[in-house]
Amino acid sequence: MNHLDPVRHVRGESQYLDDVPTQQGTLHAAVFESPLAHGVLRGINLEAALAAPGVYRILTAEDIPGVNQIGGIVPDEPLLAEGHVHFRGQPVALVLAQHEHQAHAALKLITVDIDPLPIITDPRVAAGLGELIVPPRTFKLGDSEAAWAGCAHIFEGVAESGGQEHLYIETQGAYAFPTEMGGVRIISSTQGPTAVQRHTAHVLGVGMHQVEVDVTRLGGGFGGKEDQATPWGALAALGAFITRRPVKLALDRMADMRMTGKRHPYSSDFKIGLDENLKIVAYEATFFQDAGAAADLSPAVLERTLFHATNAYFVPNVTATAFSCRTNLPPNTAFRGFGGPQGMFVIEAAIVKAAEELGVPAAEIQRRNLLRENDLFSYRQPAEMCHAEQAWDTAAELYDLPKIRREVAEFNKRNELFKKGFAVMPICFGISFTKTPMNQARALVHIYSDGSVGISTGAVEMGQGVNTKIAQVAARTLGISPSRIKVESTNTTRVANTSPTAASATADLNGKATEMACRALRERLLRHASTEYTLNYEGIEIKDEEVLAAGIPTETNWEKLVSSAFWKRIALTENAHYATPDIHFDPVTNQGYPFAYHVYGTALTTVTVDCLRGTYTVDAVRIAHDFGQSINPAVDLGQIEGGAVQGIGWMTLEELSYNAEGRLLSNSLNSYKIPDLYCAPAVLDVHFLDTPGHPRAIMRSKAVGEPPLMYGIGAYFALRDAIRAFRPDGKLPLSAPMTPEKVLMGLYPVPVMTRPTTALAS
Ligand code: MTE
Ligand code: LUZ
Ligand code: MOS
Repeated sequence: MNHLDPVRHVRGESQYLDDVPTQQGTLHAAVFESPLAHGVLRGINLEAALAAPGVYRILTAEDIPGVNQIGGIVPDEPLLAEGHVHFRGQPVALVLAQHEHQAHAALKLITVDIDPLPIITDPRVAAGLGELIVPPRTFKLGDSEAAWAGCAHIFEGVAESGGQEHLYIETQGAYAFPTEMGGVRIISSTQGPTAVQRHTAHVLGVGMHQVEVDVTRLGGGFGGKEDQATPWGALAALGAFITRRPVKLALDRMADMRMTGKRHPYSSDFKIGLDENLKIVAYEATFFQDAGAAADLSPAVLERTLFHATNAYFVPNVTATAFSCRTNLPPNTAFRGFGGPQGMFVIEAAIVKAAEELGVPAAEIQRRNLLRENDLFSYRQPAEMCHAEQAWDTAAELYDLPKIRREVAEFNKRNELFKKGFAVMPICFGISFTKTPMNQARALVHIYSDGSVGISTGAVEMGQGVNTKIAQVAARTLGISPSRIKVESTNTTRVANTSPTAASATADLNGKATEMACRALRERLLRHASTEYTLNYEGIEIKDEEVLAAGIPTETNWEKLVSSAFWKRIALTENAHYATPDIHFDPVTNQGYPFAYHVYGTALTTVTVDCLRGTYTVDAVRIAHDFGQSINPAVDLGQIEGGAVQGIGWMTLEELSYNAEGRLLSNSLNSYKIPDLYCAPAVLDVHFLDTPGHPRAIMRSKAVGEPPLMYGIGAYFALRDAIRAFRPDGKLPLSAPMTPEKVLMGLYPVPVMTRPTTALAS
């Protein structure tokens, strides 16, 4: 089955927030942002702006009828600044005007009185000052301290990875409408409709039942709208609630880049110990996460870093500690992989460092330490149905790893100014929200009397194809054509208390609920058909053998069956609830069985570096991936390709830069580069591993959204490999992204900037 949306997308027919027809009387909103990264907010001067053409009203924290708080995990984030400002771009006031341009013009007339306070932009500095969002966490297995004595080789180092701008094509926004009895209806570009609903209700001081949130689809989210769509929904709703007029708020690209959080940059220390046979005996890592100015999802992201600190390897003695550090940057947030990639980068860096020092290929160490069946993760869940070795060996054989290696070596022998590099990147990613209670979902399925079907779930379509998968699940379960099925918008009044569309688990959770609802409906229809030997209502005739012979309702008898059931007063609506079985996790002992299952895979990456210019190409990424029994290979392939390229962008081109004042310098697309068609690998092969899938995955089709991003880490180490082919004695910092500038500095013996953001800041 094709993805449901692309034809409409390319015709421009898909409806995004900005395509919703503007209602008469709509006010357009623009957000006044803090011009300073830290300080005491003494006053806001609105007179001039209020007198500007078209300005209807300007709202500040004082106008909030409920609670000025939108913090999720920690209540540390006001909707509108009050008392203090904590980052540049923090919302301070909301201008409501007749036209959008008038709202934006009025922003320039607002001034604020702020007594500046010291600005922190470095997580290690924050940790040194005790500026932590939550107490540090440690995951521990075995005894690394005692294990060092038994190691033949021990290496230590520092590894740093940068942030990443989500750059969803559709920027953040919301359109809110007043409803009768003092409620609001919000059309929101959010991955978490319930989060928008809950926080808006809190801000307005009303019950959640007074706030309806509706989402048709997003022009991309990538985690950036898991938590951070909330302020814009709540602000638009605040405007609508107070003025009783519709209020539309959409950020322009630069405002979105300035004001919203990104992937967390990390600075980490590692220590790795190996035995004579290159088996990893012990591993210690300390992670300093740059959380930005408020908690947002940082504690959960931090936790996932710890879950994935040993990637796809078995390490018998591991101690991983993580600090969530408060800086004066916009609060960082979920981004595809959710801290996992940051943790995995560090152990890969440790392995590469060990390999370089020992003069062995990194792949030797990697391969020897891959997870095997029933190996324990640090959190005590065993690796079950583990495909780490299968993925590696299949990739190595299928793509001829020895030949790739030979070709790289031969090329490097023949060429002075161009060098090739190569890296293997195995991945292992746990599927489930690590906060166990979030792993629940519901589906509401209506069969209409004409046999057409409407499905509502908590899943948000953001390009990943979840609606297509849900339609497939329903079609397969009911035994009808997907053309009869419509997956409705995601609406809080139809499906309540939803988890965000995140953690790659959306198709599993909402798909399972859909499957349960459809199965119940099918069974009811079958029972009806078998009890009524022959039905005859208004000329409809149906025989049960016809139905039962097919085993399931079929296309040919479906309409008759539904219609006859309706006339027999049989319920054609079903609501089902699914909660992932078996999972549990204790955040005090950091032990349990948090994941429904793990996803495995391996990527082989080759690159070519122009050693005169520092520029490079990613020549080939060849992947063997564990999809289980893919329900939709075309959609899943798209996820692998997009995820891998997004990961390559994070690891190579995409470089966020803040100055010492906490101002984002890389604030537009001419200073922040994401991979385009020219940067994408010329070869991107994906092999579907022959694996059984998992019973806790929807129809044994494993979650696919986030894991492929981590294949991009291979590009970083392949580039490092190429640089070392040019300059074997070079001491290269382990610092991502590997931009062409950094490649150039690595190629030639010049002082190397290990941390561009700090260097700029000082
Ligand atoms: N694919 C597209 N096209 N657009 C997106 O925004 N988000 C990613 C991934 N793939 C995203 C995407 C992220 S961060 C997640 S968590 C998953 O999709 C969420 O959807 P799923 O749970 O249905 O996989
Ligand atoms: N969001 C969340 C996530 O709240 N918990 C998670 O474990 C998670 N994992 C990946 C992406 N988003
Ligand atoms: Mo994805 S980071 O879970 O939205």
